[in-house]
Amino acid sequence: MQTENKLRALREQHEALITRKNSPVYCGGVYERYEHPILTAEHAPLEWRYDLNPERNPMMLERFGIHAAFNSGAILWQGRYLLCVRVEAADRKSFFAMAESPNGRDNWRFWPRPVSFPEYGEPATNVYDMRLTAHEDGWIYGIFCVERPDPDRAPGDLSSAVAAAGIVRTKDFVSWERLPDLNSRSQQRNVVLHPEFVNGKYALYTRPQDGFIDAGSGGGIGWSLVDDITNAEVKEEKIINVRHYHTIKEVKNGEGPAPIKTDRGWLHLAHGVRGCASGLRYVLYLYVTSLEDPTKVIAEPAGFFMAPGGEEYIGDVMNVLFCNGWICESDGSVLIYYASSDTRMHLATSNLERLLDYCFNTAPDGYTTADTVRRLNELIDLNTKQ
Ligand code: BGC
Ligand code: BMA
Repeated sequence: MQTENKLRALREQHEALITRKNSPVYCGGVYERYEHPILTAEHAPLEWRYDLNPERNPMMLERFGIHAAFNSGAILWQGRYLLCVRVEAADRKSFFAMAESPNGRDNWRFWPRPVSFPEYGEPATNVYDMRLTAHEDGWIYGIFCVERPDPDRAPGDLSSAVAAAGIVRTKDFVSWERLPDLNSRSQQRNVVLHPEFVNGKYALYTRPQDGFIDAGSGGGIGWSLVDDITNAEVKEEKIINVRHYHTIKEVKNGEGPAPIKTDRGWLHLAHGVRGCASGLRYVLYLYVTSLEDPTKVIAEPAGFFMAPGGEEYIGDVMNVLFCNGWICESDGSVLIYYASSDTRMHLATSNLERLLDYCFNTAPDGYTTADTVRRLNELIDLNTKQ
């Protein structure tokens, strides 16, 4: 009886969490943040965490720990709002799981089973951060980070790893075809497929790096044209969005989700990283590239678009906002699915009109305090010389 009461209470709490009302909150005009996270570890189905049989589990204890639900790819597919969530188990391994909402905003529910697809080469120790792209070739691609131990690590070094870009494709999010990992001279963690062919080729946003953590001489977000996606190789890499001293992306940056095509250019969301006494600080920024030449940045506001706030600062890896999924609806509404501190998923909403206005009417970084003060005075002048 007691076991059954526990089980009933668990089911009620779980359902209450999933169906909790969530509303947008004003945040200065460019976007709204939803009040509550949209997906957390506690959203994971009870079937993933408990043996629900009262005889086998009379105390109704958790049998499998789910630690976090974050960094999700996103897509609006045949009218369905889907996230491909990075779920992390208590053992620090992450895997992908699809979650669905009837309106892209609330009532997110995981599909009954996690995503599975074949390994490529040496089995991965960990996989994470999938970017979904509906490509004009008719497939939906997922590019994600595959992490394996560094074969050249020193004896006793249990941390050195190698990051590569894994590639899968699907037409239904249930069966996935695994393609060979991206062949690249450098390690790659943030690779994103551009949705259209460019000069008849597949185009990838890349992020060359010197080591597993260090972007080093890898100067920023790269661009590479690939002849054959079923055997993808980075032959040439052009850096299109550079890092810069004393900016929000001094240490690293990386493309977020695939860019959105607008009549004023390709709208991009990326993350920028700087180092500070408390570790790496991850924030989100926007930039726009030209429709005629997608390697040319035509707008990039100074500083961050979104940074952690309130409870977002706190989590498994503190002071991190990361986004690898967004959805543009047919009326131009943009749903930004971002994660905080490698722990939980949130939603911010905006629209193309506001995001483009922000991109084209916020001055770029001038790289010095004097220039920041000059820009501030320009705005004050506008307001005082009415
Ligand atoms: C973690 C990632 C992290 C990366 C670099 C990996 O082991 O799983 O979340 O981005 O290390 O710090
Ligand atoms: C990485 C990313 C994310 C993560 C972030 C902060 O480099 O790829 O997986 O959110 O670090 O830990």
